Amino acid sequence: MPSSGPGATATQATPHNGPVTEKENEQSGADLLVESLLASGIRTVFGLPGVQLDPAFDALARRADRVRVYHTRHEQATSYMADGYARASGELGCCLVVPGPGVLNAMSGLATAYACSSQVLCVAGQVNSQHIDAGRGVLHEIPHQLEMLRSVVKWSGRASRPEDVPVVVAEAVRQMRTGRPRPAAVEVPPDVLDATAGTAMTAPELDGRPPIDGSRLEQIAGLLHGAERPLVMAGGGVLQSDATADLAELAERLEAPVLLSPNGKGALSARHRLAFEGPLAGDLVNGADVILAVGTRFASPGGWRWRLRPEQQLLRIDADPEELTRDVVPHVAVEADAQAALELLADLLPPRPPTAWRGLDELRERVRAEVDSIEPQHSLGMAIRRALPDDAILVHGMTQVGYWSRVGYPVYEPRTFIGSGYQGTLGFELPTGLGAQVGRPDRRVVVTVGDGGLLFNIQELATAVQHGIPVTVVVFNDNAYGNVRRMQRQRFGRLIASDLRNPDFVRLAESFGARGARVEGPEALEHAVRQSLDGEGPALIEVPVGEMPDPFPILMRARART
Ligand SMILES: Cc1ncc(C[n+]2csc(CCOP(=O)(O)OP(=O)(O)O)c2C)c(N)n1
Ligand SMILES: [Mg+2]
Repeated sequence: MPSSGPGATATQATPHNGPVTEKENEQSGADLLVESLLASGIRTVFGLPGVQLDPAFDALARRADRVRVYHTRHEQATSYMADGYARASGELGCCLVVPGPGVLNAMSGLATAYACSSQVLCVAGQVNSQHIDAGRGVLHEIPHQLEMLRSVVKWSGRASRPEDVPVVVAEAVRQMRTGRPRPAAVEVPPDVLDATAGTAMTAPELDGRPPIDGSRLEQIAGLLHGAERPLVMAGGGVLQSDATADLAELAERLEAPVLLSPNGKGALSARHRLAFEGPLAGDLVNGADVILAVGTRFASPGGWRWRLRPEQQLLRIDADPEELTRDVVPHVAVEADAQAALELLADLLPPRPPTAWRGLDELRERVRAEVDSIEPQHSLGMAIRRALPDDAILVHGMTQVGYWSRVGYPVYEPRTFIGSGYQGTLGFELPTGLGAQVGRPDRRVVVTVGDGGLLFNIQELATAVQHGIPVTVVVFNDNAYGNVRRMQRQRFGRLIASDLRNPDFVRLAESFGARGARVEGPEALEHAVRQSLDGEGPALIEVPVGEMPDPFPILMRARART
């Protein structure tokens, strides 16, 4: 029985295209699965095998010439790697996990992909069809697995017969590739992987986008044209739809500052005179009379929606119709892919007189000074930036320097700044970086992580060494869940469960077969990162640090101003 995610229609399996007479024309469900992945452009699978997936892995082995399998040490890493791969490359990520505990392990990665609008297909095993949800206690059985998956994906479906497999995979891919990109899940029980059927491949229907409402776009163009101080706000949706050139074009035509959300960093180069971010974002939002928000939740640094004065006009473009009106109802809302809408919009804008914005350069200087004052996070973060080429990818972790990076680290190219979004999933750092590196072997990938976050998934250093994935991991070691410890001290005046006794990180890295180094201070860090990029294979750089000052009062200040 195929099943669907929230708001999605259930997929119906197509009947045979005529009777199948020749047994040799038949394919197993497992072969159909692999062929369906290939037909969707998936050439890379992050997976961890187990009995219910044996036929699927066997089929992958037979197509080893077309699909590369990266096996990990924990299913958490399969979904994180698929997410990093998808966000760095713009291609579909794919993870393959056994049912029950395997699916549960992969869910934090799927939740992160959901939060970051990332295209990850989870292929989940199941127990045999007759045992599903029957409560018999067969291996890996958990009730309502599909419903559970549905809470972290846009759409999920089950193939109940081998001939369903291409249909369900095609629908999952259509869901990921149209509208708001988000993860999807496909469940295939082992008896379905083993059974055979003669069936044709189903190509995903990718033209299902709603047509753009031209009159609303014209309204937006008119309001932007008449604005004294237009502001463009850009989020991850601009990156996901590869609309960065269109964004720059629009901003330059309008001479409008562009406020980048942390997920939108890289949508306009940090070197662009119109690119803004950071704690003084509230000044831009307060100062604007017309605001165009594209591919963004319209959230302030604290995660709350910006509050506007009645005379300010909000215009929104988003691929997700629910996002368009959530919490704040805009003056004009256009449901559209950011790239398609921005391209049309730039053409609708006649040349305009200069805007009334003044002092933008001074504002940028003030932003920089504020963010640069967060030390030692700023010096350590900038040491990494200096060591890296413009197009290097930074996976910024749930650690003190990582928080600073959300507004302080200059990003010059699209898809080069990857975080865990509103999910804040500690432990995503290393596996996400590995996936990003697999997705972009031509780029250098650096991961920043705390000593706490690193040990969530340290076992994946083995994956990095085994598969030759040359990431650089910078671990800031304060022997603590530092963020928690600081909060405990500030709020309760006592400590619990936040001190950490760590292994020797350098020797640990070396025992995996990776390179290890320990350095102190920004200069030594810059040097060590440069050196790591010159060498072979993965490298870990430990940076012993003390307790760092709370960056959040500055990072969150925009909220208080609105
Ligand atoms: C999966 C998950 N579990 C728990 C948390 C809560 N949490 C947020 S920050 C943090 C401490 C992180 O410690 P570390 O990685 O060493 O970074 P530091 O703050 O010390 O730089 C914890 C436990 C979380 N964000 N995600
Ligand atoms: Mg720490």
